[in-house]
Amino acid sequence: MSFRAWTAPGVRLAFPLLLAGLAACSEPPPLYVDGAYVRLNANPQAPAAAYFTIHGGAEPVVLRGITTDEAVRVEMHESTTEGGMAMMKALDQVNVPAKATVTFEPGGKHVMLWSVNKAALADGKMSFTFLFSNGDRILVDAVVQAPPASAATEPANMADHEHMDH
Ligand SMILES: [Cu+2]
Repeated sequence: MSFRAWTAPGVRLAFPLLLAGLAACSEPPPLYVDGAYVRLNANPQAPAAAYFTIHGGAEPVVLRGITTDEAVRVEMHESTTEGGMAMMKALDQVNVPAKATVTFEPGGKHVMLWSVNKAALADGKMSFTFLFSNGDRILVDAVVQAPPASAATEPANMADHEHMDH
């Protein structure tokens, strides 16, 4: 009965068409990293540790390394318990299966950081670059957390980290 009544159905139609178009072009799930944080050591002379979760994409990849301009030395480690003894070993690379998550967390895989620079501490964040075997270089910001209130929350880890320093 009016111009308005005639155009309204057309406007409604536009949305389903647009969404269908986006879905058809959508990429496979991407490789990404989230939940990154740095935990400072209760002993300021000892290294800090970084934790995060890697979300695998459509294809399996290998994490070849992690770099930052804000620490003197960066290494990937894994904490394990062998014969009741807490130990740490260095990891050259970490496999990230397709569509799986790989978590770096206290008591497991972690990134050890020596001599985090004071500007990063003052900012409360650090920037990392993750290097993957498929050529992806993913930039990740991590929140810098204060050390645990009591070293007793993680006795094995803390003792290990301090040993590594000497
Ligand atoms: Cu370590």
